[in-house]
Amino acid sequence: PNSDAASGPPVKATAVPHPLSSDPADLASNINYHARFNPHFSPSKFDPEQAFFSTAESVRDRLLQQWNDTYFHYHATDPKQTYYLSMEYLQGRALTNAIGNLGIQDSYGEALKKLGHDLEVIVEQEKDAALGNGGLGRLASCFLDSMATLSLPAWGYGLRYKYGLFKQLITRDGQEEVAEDWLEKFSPWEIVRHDVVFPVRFFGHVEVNTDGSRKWVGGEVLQALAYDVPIPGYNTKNTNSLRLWEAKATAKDFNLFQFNDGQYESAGQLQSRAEQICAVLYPGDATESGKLLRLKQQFFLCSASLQDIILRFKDRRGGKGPWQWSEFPSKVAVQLNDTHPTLAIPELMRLLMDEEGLGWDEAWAVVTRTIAYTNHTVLPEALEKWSQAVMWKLLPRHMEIIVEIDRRFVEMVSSKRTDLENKLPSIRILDSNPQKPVVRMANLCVVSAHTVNGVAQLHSDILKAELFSDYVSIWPTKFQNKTNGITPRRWLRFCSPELSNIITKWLKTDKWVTNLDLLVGLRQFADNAGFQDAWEAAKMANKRRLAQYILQVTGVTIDPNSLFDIQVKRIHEYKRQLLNILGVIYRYKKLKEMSPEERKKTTPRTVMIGGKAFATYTNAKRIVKLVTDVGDVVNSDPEVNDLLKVVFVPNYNVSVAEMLIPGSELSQHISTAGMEASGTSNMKFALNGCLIIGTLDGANVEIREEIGEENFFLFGATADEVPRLRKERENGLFKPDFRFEEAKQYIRSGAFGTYDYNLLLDSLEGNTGYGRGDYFLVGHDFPSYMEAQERVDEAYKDRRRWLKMSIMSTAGSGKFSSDRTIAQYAKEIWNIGECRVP
Ligand code: GPQ
Repeated sequence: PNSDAASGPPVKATAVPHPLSSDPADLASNINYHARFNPHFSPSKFDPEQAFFSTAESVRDRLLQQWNDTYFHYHATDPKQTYYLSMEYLQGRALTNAIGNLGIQDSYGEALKKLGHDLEVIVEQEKDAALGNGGLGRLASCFLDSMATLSLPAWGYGLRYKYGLFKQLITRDGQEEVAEDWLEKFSPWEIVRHDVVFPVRFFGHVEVNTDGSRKWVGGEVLQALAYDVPIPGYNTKNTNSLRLWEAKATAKDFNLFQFNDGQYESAGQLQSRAEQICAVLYPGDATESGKLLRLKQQFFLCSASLQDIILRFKDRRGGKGPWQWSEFPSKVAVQLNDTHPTLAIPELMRLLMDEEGLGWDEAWAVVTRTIAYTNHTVLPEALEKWSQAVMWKLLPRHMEIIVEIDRRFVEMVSSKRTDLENKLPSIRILDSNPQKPVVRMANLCVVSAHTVNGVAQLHSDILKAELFSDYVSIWPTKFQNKTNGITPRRWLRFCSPELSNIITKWLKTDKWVTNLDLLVGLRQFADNAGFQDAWEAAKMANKRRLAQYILQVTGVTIDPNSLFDIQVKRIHEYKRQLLNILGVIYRYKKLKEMSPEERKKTTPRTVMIGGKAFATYTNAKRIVKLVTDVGDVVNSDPEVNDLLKVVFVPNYNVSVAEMLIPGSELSQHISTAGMEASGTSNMKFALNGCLIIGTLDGANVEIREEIGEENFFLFGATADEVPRLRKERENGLFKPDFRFEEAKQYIRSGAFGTYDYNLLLDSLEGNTGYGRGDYFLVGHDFPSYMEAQERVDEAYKDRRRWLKMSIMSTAGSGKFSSDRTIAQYAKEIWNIGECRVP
């Protein structure tokens, strides 16, 4: 690979001295230019879709200029830089964010008007980039935004999946998945770097040289090609990179002889194997071949990224050795987003030892000072374990290195920590259980990383007290907490301009957009009738917009005067959408039993539930089906119709969230305590003045602390009660609440159609077992959940009180800016500082 390429274009930054004009007339002509000369469409058309692509290309010109300036500034300054390695990024749409961050939203609005288009319509043309599954991927995207906004030298690395997260269709049978082709036309935001290419090897074997050094050879070699997505910061010139790798085979790998002989498949074998690597986000791992493909993806990301990072390190010190490798950790910080990129550890060891000639101790010192690891879950089934046999086959040299890391760890414990020797079977890296020998990736991360962090205070405490407690006694200072955050740009400033404008008007500054703590200033207006009225009007505008959207995608009419109650997140038993819908069913049954006079006193509600179920997660899909069935019955029942509507919002994604969250009044974050590491949508809802009904789980705990317990509808068991409650249940001591029994019975009676829900409901019965015996304590928490819902209904009847609570939620959300989170990572883990482009 060409080292200039890795370090950016060879032109000097000063080659483009004048910023591109942002005068609306100039922008209009620039958009026009792209419409006429971009080769993607016939020139005769200029419909909204063409207008979107031309506008995006015009914005990209401006991003590229800043991107180049940023690159050269970092290159000349040579600060310590962070590299965020993540298998997932949920970027969503980029246009509004780009022009908003660049501060040229109004100019583009005017420019498009001159061309006969409406910016609001144009932005809707863009497809979501959904290269992630949920919270972890969206967190990575919020972090990129904050890193750029804080002018930090920090880049993201990921994979350029052809098909990202599936599109969810809702049919009579429930959820159906179809591939979503986000690159169908093309993405105007990515810049392919044909000169940034690195080889990545799979399979093969290890050769021992005469001097005892080792080298990985043979197998198959694919090429990693870089695509850069510019990441602009808000109110700064700094524009960072998200570098996404695509897998390629070379022309040399194409067997022309075989092809001409009619053997088309075998002629292009390596080409098609390369295509498989980046074909889909999270290939199903039920089969051995699916598991192998996922492992290939992980290694592909790690190997390409580290080769790039090392080349840049060399490049910034003049491109000629010898290198001071001990300097590497003072120039490079690598953050692993969960264990998915764990192979960065043995791959960096391999590159340093086998390619650069370092000895073990020297290489280990570099690796352990460079790499840090974030844990995002304590659920045992989500802790990655790879078969040793598969690893030996795919990555023989890395397995040697992992075995040696494990051996040294065991040796250290046996010599220095004899008190922990009996714990070795669970804390060592290799689990050599003869039934199924595996490598435990979390253990490899904890042993190798200089810092390990959880993503909310409660979660970090649980990690230290339970999952990683033995390691804490070995390395007491290795463990930290970094409570998650969300970007206030996308999740308030841009998705709710109405509310943003009121905040800016009353605070008399828009500085809250980059200093979210300033929102506390709203507390002084929480009782102010004028402010409350303006607040209510903004929320109402958002609710109307949301009602329009719901009508459009589901055909269901909802009343903007009813309480908008929303639960949107991946469908999972621990997140307890089932608790929500059982509560709705009970409410429906009671409404039916009431007299018309009694009914009039109730609070009208619209319950919206949305989220994707993993394609092979049967119970999650049953829950989706149940919500749609309940919706069908309730929404066509004239007796209750102005008091209750139930909507399943299809295809929940970043753009849908940007519509739902601003229009929400109550949101549900009701996981079994101790199971949701943090949650991040809870922060988005609170920031948008939405009240939370929730358990003491994840970041809910901190949100409640910040906004005040009187503004939070709390219910349910606490994390430390959960083990005892499960035990009691196992011993047959659980006595279900009559309301819970009634709700389940109503489903079993066939009130919501003929689908057999017994298998789903059975998971709530019995005494023991994961997925049975009500492991998630829905039954236990049901009565306190219903009582919290009664408090919600009461509070909503008092308009002034509700508005005050809503304002207090926003006012107390300052802590949950990802700017705060990232500033803490920068200072307390990465040791990097601002490097602002002048
Ligand atoms: N999370 Cl391990 C994911 O979205 N995917 C994963 O694979 C893992 C965790 C979530 C986690 O469930 C949420 O509680 C967090 O808020 C989120 O990561 C970000 O930390």
